[in-house]
Amino acid sequence: MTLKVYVDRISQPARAVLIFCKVNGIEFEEINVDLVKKEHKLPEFKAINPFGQVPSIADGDFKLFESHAILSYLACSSPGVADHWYPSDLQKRAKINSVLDWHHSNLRRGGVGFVIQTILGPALGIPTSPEGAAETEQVLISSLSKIESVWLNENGNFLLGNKEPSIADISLVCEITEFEVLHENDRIRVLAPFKKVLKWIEDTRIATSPHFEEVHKAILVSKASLHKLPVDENYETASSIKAMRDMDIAAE
Ligand SMILES: N[C@@H](CCC(=O)N[C@@H](CS)C(=O)NCC(=O)O)C(=O)O
Repeated sequence: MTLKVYVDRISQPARAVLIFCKVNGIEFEEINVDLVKKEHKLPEFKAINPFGQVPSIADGDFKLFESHAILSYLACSSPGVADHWYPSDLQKRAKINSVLDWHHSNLRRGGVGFVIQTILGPALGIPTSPEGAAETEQVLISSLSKIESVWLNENGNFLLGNKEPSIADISLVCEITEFEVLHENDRIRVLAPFKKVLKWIEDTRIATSPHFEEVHKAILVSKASLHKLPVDENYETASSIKAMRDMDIAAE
């Protein structure tokens, strides 16, 4: 029975799961759960995930939610997934789990909060405040600084000094690419100081190309809609995060 992957491509963890499946040639059926239309609140979706969130999967009768659990399950259960994505060596695997656990209470907390406080909240009528924006920005900047100084503080292009990407790289990078939707001044202020982070995002894009760009078209569509701009669906040319990296290379 084909693996069913329930996603909305506007969701960071959903994009991470999709990119992982596509890069690894995992056979699956993508089922769109439109968050804007509130399809995640429907009883038929809650039968898959009682918390009503994407991503979720159904592998036959087996249902699973939480992107990190999904990524590690698929890395172990799908034939042909290269070891570097989720190493069988228990200590290497434990290190990847430690990045993933850290992510949810640091980078994701700051990132989601900041996006809501600055752009999404006002667009969706969610209450925001200058204090909320300042607090989430502080969590976000502190998280980016930890990625730069701790998780990327070794030789190797990827987290933990790895020479090839793991599920943690995809998960964390997909969180940061959400900042594409921010106001330009906010995006530059929070991201530009972190040169290693910008390079690592680009290295992860290249390592997972062309699936990374294809799945990220959705973020460019969201950005166009939030900022009332024309849609440019080409991540390679329209991504301002990539443009920041390119400017850094030119300045080096
Ligand atoms: N910790 C979860 C987070 C999932 C999550 O927050 N999904 C969001 C989209 S990014 C969602 O479905 N939100 C709808 C809602 O919570 O009502 C994971 O990693 O999968």
